[in-house]
Amino acid sequence: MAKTPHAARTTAANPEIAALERPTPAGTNAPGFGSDVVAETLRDLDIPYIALNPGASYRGLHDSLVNHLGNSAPQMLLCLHEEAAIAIAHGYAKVTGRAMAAAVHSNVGLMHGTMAIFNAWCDRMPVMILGATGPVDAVKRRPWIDWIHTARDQGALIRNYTKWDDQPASPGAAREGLLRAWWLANAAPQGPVYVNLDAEMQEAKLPEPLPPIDIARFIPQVAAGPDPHVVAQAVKMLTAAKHPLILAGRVSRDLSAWNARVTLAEDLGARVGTNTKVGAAFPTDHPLHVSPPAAFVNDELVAAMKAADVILSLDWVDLAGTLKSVGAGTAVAAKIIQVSLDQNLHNGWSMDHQGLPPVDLFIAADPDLTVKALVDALPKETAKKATLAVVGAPKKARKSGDDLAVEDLALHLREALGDRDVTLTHISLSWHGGWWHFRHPLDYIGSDGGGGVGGGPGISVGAALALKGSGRMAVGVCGDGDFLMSCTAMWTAVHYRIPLLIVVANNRSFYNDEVHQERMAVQRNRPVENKWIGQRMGDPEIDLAQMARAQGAHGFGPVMKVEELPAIYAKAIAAVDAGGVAVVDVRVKPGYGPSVARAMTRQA
Ligand SMILES: Cc1ncc(C[n+]2csc(CCOP(=O)(O)OP(=O)(O)O)c2C)c(N)n1
Ligand SMILES: [Mg+2]
Repeated sequence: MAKTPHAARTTAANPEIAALERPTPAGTNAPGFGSDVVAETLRDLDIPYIALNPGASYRGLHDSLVNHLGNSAPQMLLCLHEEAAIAIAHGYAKVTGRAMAAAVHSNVGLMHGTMAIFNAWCDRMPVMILGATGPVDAVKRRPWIDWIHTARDQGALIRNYTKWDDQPASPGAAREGLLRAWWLANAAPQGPVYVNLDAEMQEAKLPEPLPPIDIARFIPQVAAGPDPHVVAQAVKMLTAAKHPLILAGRVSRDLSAWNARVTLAEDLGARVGTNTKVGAAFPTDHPLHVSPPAAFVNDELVAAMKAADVILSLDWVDLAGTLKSVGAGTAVAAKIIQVSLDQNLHNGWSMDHQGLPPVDLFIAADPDLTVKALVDALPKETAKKATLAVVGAPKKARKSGDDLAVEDLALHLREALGDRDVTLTHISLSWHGGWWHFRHPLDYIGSDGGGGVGGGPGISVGAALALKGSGRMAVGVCGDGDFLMSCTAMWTAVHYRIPLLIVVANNRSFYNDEVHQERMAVQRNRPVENKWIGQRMGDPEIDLAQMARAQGAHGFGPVMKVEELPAIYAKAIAAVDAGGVAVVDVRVKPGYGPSVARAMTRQA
């Protein structure tokens, strides 16, 4: 990392995006204002993009980004809603493992962004959020508007679901605050951070240039590898086990870490469970993989946990709840090894830390580094090989039918995409893991994290941004409720030439909650047929393809019959291959598979 002022960069913006929205050059341009220091620090941190919705509270920074830095490194990505701006940064981090920036207007903009921040927090994804406040010095406030857009402790709005926040009072403090924020966001366990920039600090003239610093010394690598003694204990337990089970949870998108996980499982002869809350962690068609990944614990995983004598959890989301799923009053007999750093983030407000799991050996370290250490420490002569049968290919799509289901949507989509590399950037609640195999860490990047509906479109755009030019097609499958809550993220993708395919599983309902109303009605012996009221989006049905077209995307559908899918998918994929954004409205019949419905309404 260079000394300030910054010269070299390593994370270049995509060249096609970099050519867009070029400002008229502002001429010779020494840093002259507080916000110039902020902008330069973002550049020094090698942040390629800043997704934003504008606001007067950060007009100083906005000017610095455009006229001091020339809207490059970082480059602005205009978003139509703050929730989308944060979600885009979240999706970008899910692919790259690194934070980009998002900027939101004083209090009201931040308020719009809160759900997306919560999603990123629960997903343990880094996002560098910049906000602003009207002048902290009341004498400097413009009448009315600066007063309503100034709050005493804006960070309090999101402090319970960010790793750190700051409100620096000078350019020097802002530089330090940004460095600390960046460092904390990207250090494991990762998470969103917030730096609130006082409007007066931004707009004030710099009395003198800040002394240059060597940035790299302020954002040091944090070693998060395991203690060799604990690794040795784990190796002892795992090699002695007859039926070891690995629960592969929050791990990185790194291919060598993926390969090490496969080696570990094969050497131990361990079964491996994965889930769709987080990104792909193990090849789902590997003979050792337990069952199609699901968001909720399924029967096969329960059986594998019952059969296991040692369970190695690689930062599995909700280990306690998962272990409890074997049945009320039944304890899992297996010894538990938990590998996690997540405890460092737990606070008293958010219960997203889940229940406290019973643990026999705790490894407070990064799961990827721990797997590599375990592989290295395994006695090679005891290496076992997988003996189970290879899991078959997902079933073939049926050719016709008027009762189009999410399964038809998924199987035809996979067939239409053929052998190309695809990243599933989002899946609908109705998704079944058996429809689609994951064979690479980027085949699937996990869910929204916080269960905040409306995250899917923005996360997909951010992931597609990170994948642009990689040869992988970004494909997001969203529920109609999810899509409708934040479909204006499509405009940002179109505008910045970010290729993306969105397929909407359109059951014209917030159907998840129909399942819950059905449950209530059955429990109370009341009419189940009323479950759709307050849930269904009909009369009029919403034309999603038209909503896509209105934003410059290619809109397809509504697709009403199974036999229409191949031709429409082919057109949509061709549009994305040509660099466009395509949205396919697939009208699916309402309904979830029985195991999903059962798991969703499962009692404690
Ligand atoms: C912001 C937010 N609002 C409400 C909910 C409650 N909720 C959970 S799932 C769901 C329905 C989502 O609808 P859709 O995306 O169409 O998926 P479907 O259930 O129809 O498969 C709702 C409203 C939520 N999780 N998040
Ligand atoms: Mg729906």
